[in-house]
Amino acid sequence: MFKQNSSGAWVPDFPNYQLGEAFAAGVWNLATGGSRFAPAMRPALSLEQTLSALKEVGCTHVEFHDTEAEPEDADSIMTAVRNAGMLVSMCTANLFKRGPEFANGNFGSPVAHTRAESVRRTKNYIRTGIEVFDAKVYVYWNSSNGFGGPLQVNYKDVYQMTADGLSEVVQWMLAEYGPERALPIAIEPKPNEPVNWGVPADCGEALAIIALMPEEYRPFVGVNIETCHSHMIAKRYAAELGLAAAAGKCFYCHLNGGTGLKYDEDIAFGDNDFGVAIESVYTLKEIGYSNIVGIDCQPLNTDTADQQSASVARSVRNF
Ligand code: GLT
Ligand code: MN
Repeated sequence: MFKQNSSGAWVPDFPNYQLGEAFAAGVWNLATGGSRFAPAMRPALSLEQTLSALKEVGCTHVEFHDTEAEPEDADSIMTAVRNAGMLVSMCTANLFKRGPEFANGNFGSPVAHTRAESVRRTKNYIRTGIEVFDAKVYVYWNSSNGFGGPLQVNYKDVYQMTADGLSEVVQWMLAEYGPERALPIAIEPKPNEPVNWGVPADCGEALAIIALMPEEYRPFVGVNIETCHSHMIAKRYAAELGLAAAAGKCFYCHLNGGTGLKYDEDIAFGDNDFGVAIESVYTLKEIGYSNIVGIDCQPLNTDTADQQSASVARSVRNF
């Protein structure tokens, strides 16, 4: 899904929506709740129920992990998506809840086998994204990539190896599909959680990692900046969008919110700080963002069974 611009450079050929016309949310955004400190609040929904709830609250598109939509089931899942009158915007390999070997990094892990497995799983789901889902973007969320404490990793290697893993994926993707069918890859940075120091931590670090890749692969990788992740590291979300756009790398966005310098609260976009929402939409407009708008929020702890999609609904409405 890339085309050549007038100077011959490969640029993503994203859908051309008006802002407010196309919204996506992850199937994980409707969830039972529950954590180390809270009971599960809601029954799990079937895929069909999830899709129809997302559609009802204004989503045109849906997002999947390879754990919720395994490659082997992708055909039947795609049938359900079509039956619901929806499309797939993004897909992403789950590199965080895969067992102990992924607890200490993925592309940048000090363990060679984990790095190789991360590359393999990523290629595998990009294949599904291209061949089955007709996805518009592939997201690499850093998740466990980074470090937990002092001197756990070689700080030079962790950045370079992350870039190398992405380069290996792009090299394979171009050989397999060519630039015209290649799926744009968007790095979603997060400063901490599940690791104490995530790599890349923010938009600037994600862009730095892209700059560490061989020049021929860089056009195929951009960023997916999420509101709450930016605020967790005291960045201004709209400014992070601006930085991504200045570099020509604002491939996707994940809108949500939080209530301060805390953890990844994933509350509805605009619920806590309507000013942030206004500035974010204004900035998306200003940078000419035309791809699908991703919403990545969770139900509130107290939401009941029939309120599973209420956070996504408010996000769309606030937008
Ligand atoms: C997880 C994370 C999100 C990412 C998702 C993609 S999973 O919910 O908090 O920000 O976008 O892996
Ligand atoms: Mn996200």
